[in-house]
Amino acid sequence: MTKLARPITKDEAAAYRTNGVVLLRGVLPIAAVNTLRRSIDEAVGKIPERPTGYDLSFMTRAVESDDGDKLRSISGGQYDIAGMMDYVKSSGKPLLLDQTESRNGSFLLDTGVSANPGDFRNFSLDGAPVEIAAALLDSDQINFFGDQIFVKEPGTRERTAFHQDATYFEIDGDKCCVLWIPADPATLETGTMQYWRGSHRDGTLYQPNVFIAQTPLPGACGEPLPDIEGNLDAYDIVHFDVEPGDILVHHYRTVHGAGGNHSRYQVRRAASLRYCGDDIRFTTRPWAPKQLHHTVRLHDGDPLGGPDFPVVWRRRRGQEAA
Ligand SMILES: O=C(O)CCC(=O)C(=O)O
Repeated sequence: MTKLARPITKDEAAAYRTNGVVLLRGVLPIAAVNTLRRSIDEAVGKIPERPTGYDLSFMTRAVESDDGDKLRSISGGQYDIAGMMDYVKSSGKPLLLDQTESRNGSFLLDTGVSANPGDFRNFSLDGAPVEIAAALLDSDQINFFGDQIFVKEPGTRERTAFHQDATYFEIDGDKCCVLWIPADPATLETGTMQYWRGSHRDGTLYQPNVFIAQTPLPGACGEPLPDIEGNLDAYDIVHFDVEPGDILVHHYRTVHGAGGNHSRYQVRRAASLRYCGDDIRFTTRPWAPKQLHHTVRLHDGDPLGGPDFPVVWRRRRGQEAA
């Protein structure tokens, strides 16, 4: 039985392939959105105790007040935050902070939430998102690749720097999509996603950055990403106002970013779920963020599989993609 509110159309699949991003309106039943919202809230409550959980606004405030102790206090997890912030400073690139009326909101994120049993895992491995990946990736099987949650509270100054997911992920190939699933309405005012349309097509791999500045991750390979924030009109940037029930899907090479949340009251909560099709192979990228929840190390060229990248869908005989 399908978990989608409606089927994915051939036009939507074609738009994903051509533009590298597609808005799927009203595909998620509202009950699923409500469960997702509760899961995100629960995950946010656990951020302080998680080595992968970050309040990026706490970091930027500590940088602004030059408070090394605060930065060192959050440096024991997935990243050496104090070292990374020194490195950002030495790069000469500014933190990407919007002018917002209030500056009290936080940009919160966590990674690998679905590694734990519960509603979020069930949704990621067995919910409507799996059917969407199957409809768009034209593969005989789909592997789950990973997840993050992203929350921008009202009055969040931190932008999400334009970046390309591909070089944060230890994989190669073409068939990887990222579902950005809002649990709240999102507009430019509250920090909806913005995409450089078609940027997936020529295969360029760009250096990943530190997410709140254009500074590339230390040791990262790839082309330097141009200054998109400073020249928005020079790129084909599209954004979508979304409602709960909508899902944005982008190709993992599509460059994307977001503004801060300028609203006084409206939080912007989203889950980002990643799925891979059958041409994807593991490839080592030493600069990629550590995936602390992974249990097995694959080798270059291995197909995905095992407990960290479970198979979540297999094509049945005669079943077509969208
Ligand atoms: O929600 C955000 O600000 C960032 C999301 C993102 O970069 C992603 O889902 O790949």
